[in-house]
Amino acid sequence: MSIEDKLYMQMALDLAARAMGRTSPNPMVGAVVVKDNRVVGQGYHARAGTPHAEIHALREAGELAGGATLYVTLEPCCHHGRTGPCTEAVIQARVSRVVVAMTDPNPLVAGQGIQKLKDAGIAVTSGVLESDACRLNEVFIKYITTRLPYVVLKTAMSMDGKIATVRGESQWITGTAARAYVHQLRDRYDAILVGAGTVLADDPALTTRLPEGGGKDPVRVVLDSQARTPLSARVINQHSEAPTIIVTVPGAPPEQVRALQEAGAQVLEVPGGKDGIDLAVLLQELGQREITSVLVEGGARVNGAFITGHLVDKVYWFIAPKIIGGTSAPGPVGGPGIVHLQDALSIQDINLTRCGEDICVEGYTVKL
Ligand code: AOF
Ligand code: ZN
Repeated sequence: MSIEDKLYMQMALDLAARAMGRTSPNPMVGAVVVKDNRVVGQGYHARAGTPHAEIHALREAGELAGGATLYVTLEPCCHHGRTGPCTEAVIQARVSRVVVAMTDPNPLVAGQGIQKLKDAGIAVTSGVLESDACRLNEVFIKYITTRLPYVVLKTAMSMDGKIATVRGESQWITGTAARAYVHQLRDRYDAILVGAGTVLADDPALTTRLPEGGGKDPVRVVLDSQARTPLSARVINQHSEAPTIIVTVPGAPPEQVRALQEAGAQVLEVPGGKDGIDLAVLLQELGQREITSVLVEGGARVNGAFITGHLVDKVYWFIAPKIIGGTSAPGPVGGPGIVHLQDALSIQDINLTRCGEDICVEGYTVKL
């Protein structure tokens, strides 16, 4: 793998990431056309239903694409979806070499795009900066292969592992930089999920407020088995471009359900599980609505249910340099917990970042 290949692929990955939070349910993809060591075309996929990255880059290159190398972060598609197959455009443009970072996990493509290019006599190199490409599209990889949303759990605790005082005061444990970062996460993921307890206690708006403005609001999902969310709650009456979904169980008070619907919320009835709502079924339902990722902003009970159900893929765990104390002050993960240490959930591929005074531990759950 040459230095040039890595350099141009890095450029394509940076282009792809420009559309972070904007391409769902499609992947982020970037492409660069290089001829005689010069970039003659570049582009990225801006949102679902619009042209793919390769098309933008090839259009910009025009005639110069003939005999050039195309760098693309995802294997070119060969199917007719919302747009036509990119392999045909690549072949027509007479590109002589294609370098891809990762094969497309979409079962409709899955290696067939690369095969089509090879069949047309184009040299193909794949696997350049593959792990970076996979990480960039970790949400897409899970969603397109399982139709389930990628679950990200975010929490903020003190150094002694508390998310509130003994009286329940929780605003704010972390500082402004960490709280601003959370808005970037809301901008990035499709949905945000909390329990009705959090709505009743804190009345969060769950919208995205970026310092520069222009963020995307996530779909707001409230676990509320008995439809207790008050009509005065911000999740109901604070304007958002995205809907609010109140998740109940069968038998929730019908007049409350109707009132929430009349106030503009969607009510999704999901079977009851061991402890409230069956979260595995809920995730399937959200996946069917093309919600590819969910940011769980918990409450101890909700976090506990997701952790116990082994439903979390990634965590953002903020730690504030404060000590709260109090035996009865809650920690981030409620529920019955575990008895044996060997059953603890392990987190791997840790990345530590400073966020103002706070620390953010980002990592991935180890699957059983
Ligand atoms: C993208 N952007 O730059 C590339 C994609 O519905 P369609 O027609 O847009 O096709 C979406 C599929 O195309 C997607 O799941 C992936 O497999 C493939 N490649 N998609 O949205 C792109 N290159
Ligand atoms: Zn395509």
